[in-house]
Amino acid sequence: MARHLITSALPYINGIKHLGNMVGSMLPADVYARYLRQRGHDVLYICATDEHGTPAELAAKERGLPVDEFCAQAHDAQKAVYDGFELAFDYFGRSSSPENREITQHFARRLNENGFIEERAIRQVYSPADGRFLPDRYVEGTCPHCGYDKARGDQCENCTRVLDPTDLINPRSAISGSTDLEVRETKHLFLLQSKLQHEVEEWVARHEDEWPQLASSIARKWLNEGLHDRAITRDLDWGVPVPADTWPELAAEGKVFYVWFDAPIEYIGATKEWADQDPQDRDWKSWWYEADTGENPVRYTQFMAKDNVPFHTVMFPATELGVREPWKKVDYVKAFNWLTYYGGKFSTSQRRGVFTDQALDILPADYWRYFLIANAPESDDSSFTWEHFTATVNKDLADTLGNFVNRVLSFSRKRFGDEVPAGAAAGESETRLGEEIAGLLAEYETQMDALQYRKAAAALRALWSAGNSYLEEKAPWLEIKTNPEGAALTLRTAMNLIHLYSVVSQPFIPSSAQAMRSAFALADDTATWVTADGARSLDSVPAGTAFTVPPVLFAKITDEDLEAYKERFGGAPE
Ligand code: B3M
Ligand code: ZN
Repeated sequence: MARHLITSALPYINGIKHLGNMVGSMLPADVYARYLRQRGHDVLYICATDEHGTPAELAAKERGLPVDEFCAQAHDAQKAVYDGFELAFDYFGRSSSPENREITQHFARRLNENGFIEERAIRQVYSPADGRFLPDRYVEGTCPHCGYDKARGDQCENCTRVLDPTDLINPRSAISGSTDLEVRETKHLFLLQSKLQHEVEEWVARHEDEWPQLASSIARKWLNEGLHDRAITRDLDWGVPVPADTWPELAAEGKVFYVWFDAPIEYIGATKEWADQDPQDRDWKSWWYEADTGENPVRYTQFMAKDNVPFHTVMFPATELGVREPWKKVDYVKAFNWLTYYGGKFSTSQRRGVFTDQALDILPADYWRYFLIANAPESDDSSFTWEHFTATVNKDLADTLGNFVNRVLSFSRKRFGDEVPAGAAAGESETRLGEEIAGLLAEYETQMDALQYRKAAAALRALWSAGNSYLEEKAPWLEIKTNPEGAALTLRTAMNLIHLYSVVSQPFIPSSAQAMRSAFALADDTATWVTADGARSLDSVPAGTAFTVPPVLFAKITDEDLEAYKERFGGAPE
């Protein structure tokens, strides 16, 4: 049994996320966490809402709410959607928690003691039209590297380079559009990342061979450009305050830490939130502090979309290294490309594409979970279209899996009553089937262990298809006329496949898997993983086990549904 720490990028608080956000972070993390738990590992899956920063302030203002109230409501609203998607977090926290404040301030003090923080007077963009200093991401303009004309002052979305607002060509306020910007002087804390460049490089070099190319290439690119010292404080009312014991003057001015400074620390903060709820039984520190030493070291896997990679592979490790305490650093970075909507961008601000709450209004979570993971944007961007979604759901879920389950159980009940029939002893076909299933299961495990979601989905699909082929081969509806014992064997074997599917499909489609498993009145209703021998012998559901026929697992999406979805959400862009 190994210890697995899993985190997915913290969804920003300012709105319900779209399917692209879901498939690039939380959903694959949940699938992996579920898989590892079923295999008997000690898993801690932590996520949280990322609540600080200007967008939260602005969203609160728009709703006429104090920012803390807005965040509390928005957190609950997001959490409800994630519950609907059956994301089985061990804890879903909030970066505005006292725990995160405490640890963030601790990190800052330690960095300061170690000579990695410096107070500097800087000249910052001030917008008289807006009456405020503009945080980096509220200055927009043309990227000096690639020419993209909607680059933000913190990062260019197009070429992923990290920017300073003053790098931008033709800068303007993203709030008002005003180009009447002036630069005023104010004091801020700087994280001296340049001093840590060497150490981060060494650390990346030790890990990058194992990382997927998407993650290592982005980390390399950023390191090659050189780590720059970064301002880690902001003039905002909402955030982790600069600790007054260390920086009385800045604290008095009301400076808070930059959201990207405290957000990754919230991975730790949320773990402490989790432990603080039940301090007797939950030990947060062993997951994070000296987690690499001892007998059973923690393996830490992070999930995120590619725009978050620089912060996780370079900036947060630099922070952790500079603290000079044994905080756990990431072992494996699973990064994703973009999910597009008909080849165009999903956009939260323009509400283009399908949002997670809308998705659940239309169809149950399992339909989305399966489609998204089977088409995860791993090696390239992938495109969501209603046509593709419909075809996938109808073929894989309704025809291949759902129909198999229903056909087998209904037919057996009709001919043999509501207990699993005994029938003949397993023969050659069953031996061949067992070998095939064991082989496909091994392939599925290999891909899941390697976090290759599309390939894992293909292996899962192949497992489902093998059942259909077996059923076609044996044709129990014909067999029953001449050889009822043989037909009973076929159905018993098929029911054992259903049980196996209910276990191995659980990471992808947890409720349907549960419904499949609950069809059988077994003493052990848990989804403990199948062994290779179990896959070969297909005998976990013995003859005589009572069963029921569950309602249709997956309804087909009709042509009318398809048209209605396209109408409601828009189809291919003009
Ligand atoms: N909240 C993702 C984003 O808003 C950001 C991730 C933080 S992970 C520490 O783009
Ligand atoms: Zn650019």
